[in-house]
Amino acid sequence: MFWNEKVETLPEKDLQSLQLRRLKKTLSQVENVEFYRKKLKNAGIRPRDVRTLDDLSKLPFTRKQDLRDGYPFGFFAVPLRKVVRIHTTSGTTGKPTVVGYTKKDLRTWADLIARNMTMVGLTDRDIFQNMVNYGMFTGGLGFHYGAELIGMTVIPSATGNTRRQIEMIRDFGVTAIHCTPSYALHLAEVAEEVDTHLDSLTTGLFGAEPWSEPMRKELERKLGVTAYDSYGLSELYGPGVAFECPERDGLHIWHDCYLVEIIDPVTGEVLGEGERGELVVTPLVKEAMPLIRYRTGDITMLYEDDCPCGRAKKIARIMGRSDDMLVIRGINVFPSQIEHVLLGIPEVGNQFMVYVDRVNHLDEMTIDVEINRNFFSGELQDLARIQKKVAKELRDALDLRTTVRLVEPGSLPRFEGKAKRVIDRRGDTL
Ligand code: DLL
Repeated sequence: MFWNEKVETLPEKDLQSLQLRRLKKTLSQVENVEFYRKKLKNAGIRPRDVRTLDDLSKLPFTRKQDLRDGYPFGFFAVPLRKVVRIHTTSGTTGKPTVVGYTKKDLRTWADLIARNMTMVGLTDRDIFQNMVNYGMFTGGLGFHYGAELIGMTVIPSATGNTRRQIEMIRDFGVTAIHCTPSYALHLAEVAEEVDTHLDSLTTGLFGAEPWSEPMRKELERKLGVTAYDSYGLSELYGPGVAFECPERDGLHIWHDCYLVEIIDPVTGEVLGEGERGELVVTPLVKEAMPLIRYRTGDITMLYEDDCPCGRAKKIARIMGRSDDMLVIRGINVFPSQIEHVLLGIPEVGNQFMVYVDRVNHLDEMTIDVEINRNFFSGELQDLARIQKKVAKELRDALDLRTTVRLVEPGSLPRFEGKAKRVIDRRGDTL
């Protein structure tokens, strides 16, 4: 199913000429931003020097820190009276990153969301419960207006009060839900606790944080949905940048709106298809806040193969952020790898917390995971067996020795939005 079949399946040649036209326009827009005027001048590049798409690699990168330095409105390329909405992303430290939208930006964004939702088969007959934060986070209003554009019946339930969320799903006959995968897991748990079957559900749209293939299976089994991965970031409007099609093998990124590169995060060198690295995006249709070669920090790769659905090249599921990657005794570990291992072990639950410490100058990783009572005899011996099993499977997968602590079911924190599963305490002991 297509929202805009012509654009979604543009032949490569037409797509490239559209991209080049839009890139040139973007370059003329960024002339209104002092940061870019200076940056391009220092690099000795005049916008008219960009004649082909290959010239993109000559342009300088934009980093999240640059946007922070421009706080609040330093990256707006239009007068403030043309900006009709502002969102922010909460940084872990300091000021948030501010993003702005013109009326046209909001229309384009809703249109992209409509493409994604239509791609997975949702129509004006669906009832959609949007269980994410409706404030400064882009996930709430972003999905809301896309779903309304399609004509879906939208329930802006936002976050919190999980029992009430479950009641609404049941009473209103909700067919599609949107939330973070970690919240979906919590929803499933509470539905089990209150013994409610969410029979009307068919579709789950999950994103805003990394999640794994075993997590998809778990959510599909527990909620009775087909689960789709949804990727985006506030700097590129928000959700809607890339989304899975019914193949559910990689995400279609909308190449008419986003020019995609994958780079080596350390050297900045552009990598080829099939090579894993950091996603760098030049948005092509943003009006209020155009960006050049924005370093997302997200680790993925471009697929080499075409998709049977007829849409353009996909990116792989996001593995994690380059800045979420833990380096433990020289070995790179992403929290999503830990999730992957734990979900394959029935004796433990699917919530976990990772603690990293430095003990006698050595990195030590401790993983707390809940025991699953259905697979636990209650004997002390059995506890030791499970602990050994988890540690072994983690060692095989990560090539790393870890300490595993088994904790009571329900004792680890649950999350309404993005999960925070890693506490790195190495800085405290240095
Ligand atoms: O998380 C936008 C969004 C809302 C996407 C709802 C999907 C659904 P930010 O808060 O700016 O925006 O966070 C963006 O979240 O750079 C990734 O690191 C991470 N992220 C987003 N989607 C995924 C995903 C929204 N599907 C940051 N898989 C991004 C893995 C994701 N990571």
